[in-house]
Amino acid sequence: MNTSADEIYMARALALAGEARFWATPNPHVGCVLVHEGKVIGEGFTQPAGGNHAEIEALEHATADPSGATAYVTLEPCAHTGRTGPCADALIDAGLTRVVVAVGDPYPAVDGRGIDRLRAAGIEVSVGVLAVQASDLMAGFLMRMQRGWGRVRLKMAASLDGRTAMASGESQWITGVEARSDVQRLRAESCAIVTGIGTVLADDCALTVRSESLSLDEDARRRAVVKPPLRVVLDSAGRTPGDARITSTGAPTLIITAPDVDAPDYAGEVEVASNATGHDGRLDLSAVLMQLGARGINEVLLEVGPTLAAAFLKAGLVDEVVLYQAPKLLGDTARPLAALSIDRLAEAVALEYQDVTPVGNDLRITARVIS
Ligand code: AOF
Ligand code: ZN
Repeated sequence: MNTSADEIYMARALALAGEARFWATPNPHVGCVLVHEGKVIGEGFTQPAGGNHAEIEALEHATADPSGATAYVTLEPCAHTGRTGPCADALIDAGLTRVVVAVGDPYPAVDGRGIDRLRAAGIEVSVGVLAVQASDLMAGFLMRMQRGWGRVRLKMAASLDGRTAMASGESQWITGVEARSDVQRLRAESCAIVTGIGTVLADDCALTVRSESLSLDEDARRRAVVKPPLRVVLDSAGRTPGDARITSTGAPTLIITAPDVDAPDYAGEVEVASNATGHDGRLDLSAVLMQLGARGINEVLLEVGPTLAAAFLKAGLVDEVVLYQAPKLLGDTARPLAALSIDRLAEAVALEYQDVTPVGNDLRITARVIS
């Protein structure tokens, strides 16, 4: 199939949207390109919450009068006044004559009103250009709008024979330095990193983003640390030590306990909240995800030990697995998902490979859960 001009400009808008993925949260990351007579005259992407939306950035950076131009936007322009004014009005006021949108915005205050408003002003609107790619890029935000919580990714590391020498954690990695740096990127792209009290007690992990380990260009590296992901500890009994590294300053931390649990006082940016537990006294994982969704968390990264990993998988709460596979054979050591305890093939968690990329000497395998 031929790539149309619309697809070429939308692909550019998607690339710009990607630039905002580290810091737009809780907003979706959106990109916008203004094209006039076959020339790009403005580009922009979403700024941190409270700052400009993508369309306003593109208009403010326009190098020529945008009247008569076409705007390519990866998400329907907003029609509401939130932290900023409505982008649909700004596009109308700037005299644009055509707006090409990849996907509609399901946010209740928008939800078609942006497109309606543009059309009512006589602007030609085309919807659906590179919609699949845009939906994929904004999957976390779209999922949160649809079901109340964002995309859930489970990070794992294993040997070629599917073994792991340790529970989890960053200190005892079996993969190489490039894979570790890739995990830093994954963290920076996430809105929350969830771990369990077992991992905190065993590894004393900090779960921060170290900008110097990110293999990104200077600008992206700067954006990647503007909004450090929320560190979340699932700690039903409130056992996180007062001096645990995960409570250190530099990034916010949320400790989730069972109801009526006394937790110690913490020095850093730490909040303790409770949530419901099941009959086994363990936190209700779907309630936890809803709790994070209510806080505007679009992208959840699970960096958990084998018990919690299996629990999230068994509850059908994992959308994607990101497995770093090291070219090592470990033989008879721990199986990372032993706690899945599956007896029959029919009970297996079925996945679909999305991507396999060499990262240093390791492989990064991304697979979507389909059952
Ligand atoms: C756009 N362009 O670049 C983005 C949009 O509270 P506010 O004002 O920041 O608005 C938040 C909502 O705006 C957000 O939930 C989503 O529906 C939309 N995001 N809209 O026109 C953008 N990031
Ligand atoms: Zn807007």
